[in-house]
Amino acid sequence: MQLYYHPYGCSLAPAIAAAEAGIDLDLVYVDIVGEPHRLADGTLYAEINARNYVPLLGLDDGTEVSEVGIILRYLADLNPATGLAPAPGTPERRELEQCLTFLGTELHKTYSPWLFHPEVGELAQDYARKRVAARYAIVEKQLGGRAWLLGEQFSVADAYLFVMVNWAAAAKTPLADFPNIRAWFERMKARPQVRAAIKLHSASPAAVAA
Ligand SMILES: N[C@@H](CCC(=O)N[C@@H](CS)C(=O)NCC(=O)O)C(=O)O
Repeated sequence: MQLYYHPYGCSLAPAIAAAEAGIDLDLVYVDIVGEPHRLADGTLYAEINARNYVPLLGLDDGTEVSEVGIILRYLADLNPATGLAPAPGTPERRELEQCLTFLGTELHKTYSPWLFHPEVGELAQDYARKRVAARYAIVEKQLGGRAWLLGEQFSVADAYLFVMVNWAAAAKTPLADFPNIRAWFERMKARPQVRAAIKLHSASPAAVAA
């Protein structure tokens, strides 16, 4: 399986999920900062993925899986024994689905693109930061007395949240008011598979090609 990625991108979430599920991925670097977006060999990314954003998961049968929340569930369901996603049809699965949609629509898409494009202006960025803080307040409560977002069981929702919390310093969205999130972030960084995924996902195009 191939994961189209960028080191600063939300593709880190599937990289973490795959590492936790014991699934090997071939990483394909996409320059999502340059226009038009290209692979390291110069191929136009839009020719591979009409959405023109990462992540994209290329399967061995030639089909593709897109959208972070869907890719995460796909990877988790490949190896259900890991517990990265509760079984379909259970209340726990419903909580995961709710959490993934919340993270995608309320948190991820408030950071990206708004907080990474200063050209949108201070007003828009200040507004986005206020919304991020309001959404973190919800996550803060959810993490109260819990090790992970769903409770005692680590899940792919934690992999997704990690992306945004990892962006917090660069995007200037303070975590000072959110001790549960800060403690959770430290727990995440201590997980060997999270560390391995971060290392793999931060590779430059040259390192990937080597
Ligand atoms: N809805 C998409 C959003 C993905 C997304 O926002 N990707 C960003 C990186 S975090 C990207 O590739 N941006 C480049 C662009 O939009 O041109 C998903 O869930 O996968």
